[in-house]
Amino acid sequence: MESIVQQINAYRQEIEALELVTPDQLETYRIKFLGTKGIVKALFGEMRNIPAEQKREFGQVLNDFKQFAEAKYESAKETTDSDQPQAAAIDLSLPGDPIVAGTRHPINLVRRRIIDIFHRLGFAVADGPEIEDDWHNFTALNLPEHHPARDMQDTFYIAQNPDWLLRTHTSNVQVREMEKGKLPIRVICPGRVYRNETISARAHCFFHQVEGLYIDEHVSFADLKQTLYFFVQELFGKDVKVRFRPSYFPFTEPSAEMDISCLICGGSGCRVCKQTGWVEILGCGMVHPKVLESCGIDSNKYTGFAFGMGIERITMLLYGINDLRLFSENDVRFLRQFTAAT
Ligand code: 2NM
Repeated sequence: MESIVQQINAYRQEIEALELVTPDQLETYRIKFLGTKGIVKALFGEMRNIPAEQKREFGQVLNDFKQFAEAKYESAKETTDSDQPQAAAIDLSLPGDPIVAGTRHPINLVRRRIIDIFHRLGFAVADGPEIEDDWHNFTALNLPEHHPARDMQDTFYIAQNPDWLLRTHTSNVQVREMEKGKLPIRVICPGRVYRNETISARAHCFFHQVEGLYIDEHVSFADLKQTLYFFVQELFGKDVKVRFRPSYFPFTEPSAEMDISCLICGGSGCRVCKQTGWVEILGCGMVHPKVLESCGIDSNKYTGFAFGMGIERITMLLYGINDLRLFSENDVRFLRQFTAAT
C-alpha cells in the first residue's frame, strides 16, 4: 500500500502542475484521470489487492484523491467554458455595432460655408480673444468715450478690472491684425460675441459673427460691393438680388447695410421680410481713416473695406428657423435635423 500511496501523491503533484486552458487540454485530462479507463478508476481497481485491515485507510486516501482530481476538472471547465463556446459563437464577418454619429451644429455648418466662400477670394481666417480690453473693442474702432454701445446695458464688463470686457463684436481681431503692421490684409474673423440683452426669440446674450477686412492700396467701395455680391450669390444662389442702404457705424465711412431679396417669398412680401421683399443680412463700409491711424496704418497710402454679419440670422434664413434660443438649448430633436458629422 505504501508504494500506491506514493504513486497517488505523485499524481497529485502532476495534477497540481497542470495548466488546463484549452478545451483539448481539459478533455485529455478528463480521459487520463477521470475516464472509464482512467487513473482514478484503475486506482479503485487496486482496492482488491489491499489487505483487509488497510482497506478503510486506503479508501479514504483514494476518495480524497478522486475529489481532488474532479475539483481540478470542474474549476478548469468553468474558465474554459466561459471563454471557448462564446468565442466560437462570434462571427467575425458580421458588421460591427453602428456608432451613432452626432450632427454638425447649424451655426457651424453655415460658418464653414461662409469661410469657404471667402477662402476662395483669398481671405484667411484670423482668431483673437473673447475677453478683450476696452481699447481693442472700442477705442481703436473710433467708438467715443460716451458712445451708447459702451453702456453697461450692452457690454459685459469683467468685475475685477473695469478695463476688461467680453467682446461685443469680432472687430477686436481685426484691430489686432492691423496692429501687426503686415499689409495687405485680407482676413475674416468668425467668432462668438457677447451682449447684455434680455434673452428672447430674437435676442441672446451671446451670438456668432463673421467679420471681414480687406486693406491694401486702392481698395474701393466698388471692391466691397462686388465682393459681397459674389458672397451672397454663392451662399443663397445666383438669383438673389442685393441692395445697399446708407447707414452709420463709427468704424466705417461711408457705411452701408446690405439687403438681399427675401428667400422665403422671393420678393413678393411675407412675415420674414415684413412685407418689404428685402431682408437685411450685413453691415459694411470703408474703414474709417481714424481706425487705420489708431492701428498704425497710413491712411493716405492705404484704404480698406470691412463688413460684419450675424451667423444666427443667416442660418435662420437658410433653414427657416424662427427662434434664436434653439441654437443654444442643445435639444437633440432640433440638432438631429442637420447634416451628420463625418
Ligand atoms: C460691421 C459693419 C461695418 C467692421 C469694421 C472693422 C474694422 F476693424 F476694420 F474696423 N471690423 N468690422 C465692421 C464694419 C463691422 O458689422 C456690422
